[in-house]
Amino acid sequence: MISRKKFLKIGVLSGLLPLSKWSGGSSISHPKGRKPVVLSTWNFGKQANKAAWNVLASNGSALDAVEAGARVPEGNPDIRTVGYGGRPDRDGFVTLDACIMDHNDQCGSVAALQHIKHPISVARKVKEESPHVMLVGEGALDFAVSQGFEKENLLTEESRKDWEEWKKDAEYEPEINIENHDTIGMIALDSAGNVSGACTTSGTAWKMHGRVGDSPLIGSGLFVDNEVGAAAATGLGEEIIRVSGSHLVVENMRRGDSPEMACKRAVERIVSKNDSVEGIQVGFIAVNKEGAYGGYSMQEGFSFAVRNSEEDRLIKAQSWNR
Ligand code: SD4
Repeated sequence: MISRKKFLKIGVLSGLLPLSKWSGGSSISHPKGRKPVVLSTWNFGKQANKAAWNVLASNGSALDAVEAGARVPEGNPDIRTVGYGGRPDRDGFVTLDACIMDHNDQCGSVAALQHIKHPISVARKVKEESPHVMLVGEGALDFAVSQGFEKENLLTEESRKDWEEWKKDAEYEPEINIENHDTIGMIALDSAGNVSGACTTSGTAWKMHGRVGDSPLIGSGLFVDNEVGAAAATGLGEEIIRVSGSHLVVENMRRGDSPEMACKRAVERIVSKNDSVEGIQVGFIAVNKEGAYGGYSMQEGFSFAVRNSEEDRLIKAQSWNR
């Protein structure tokens, strides 16, 4: 039997697939842009956007806006996929990944960071107070403490109970699935016309200790190019990394795609590399320099929040597998 992957490849080469399914055709509109604007992934993005909007509306920078926005879910223990209260790895450790990038191509990142509630702010310090782009594990923690961040226990009682429950049947198998996720990726265009972005997560629940996903990787979980715009990703990091997802979205926009089309083509790239998309959820959001924005996901169910002077809403993204 022909595999789905081969079918897709053959279909594209021979023009078998309808354009509307494969490339998006002309069904995707090009929304008019407006600045400032902020976008973030998932339902909790609305709350995060509010904090970012406070910065943007007073002519603050996109960089300050995305840091302020990303800190909201990081500090909320009821959000079990980002920061404090995030679900642990299979050994019970809460390990956090985050990155931030500004309009001058400056970036900072931390991965597998423990005990610090706001990894996005540590990532910003890496950008601004170290000669490096990325710090991981113990080194990232030492750096955070040296910068005045407080060491805390991030494993809440709820997340500990979930972990105990998971251990009963899991036989210590690390899990990769499409349920235990919800990274915040946030991108903004400020009134001066500059773009910046942030991405922060506790990663996939019950992962192997030391596993790092796409979220702290510049180019995968986040990418910003002030000539073009910005993009962020959520979902199964292993798939996003394989295609340098957010960089791909920005490059698609550079070649003329609308933000939504750019995201769609990045999803299609992942589709083309898999025999089956079952169990893979990936979502992208993007904004361009004009303030036009969009998002697209592999599976149904991905929403992103947008806020500008006209709108403050949650948008259900179009998806490839509907
Ligand atoms: C990861 N991309 O660690 C993250 C998880 C995620 O929505 O985004 N979930 O792979």
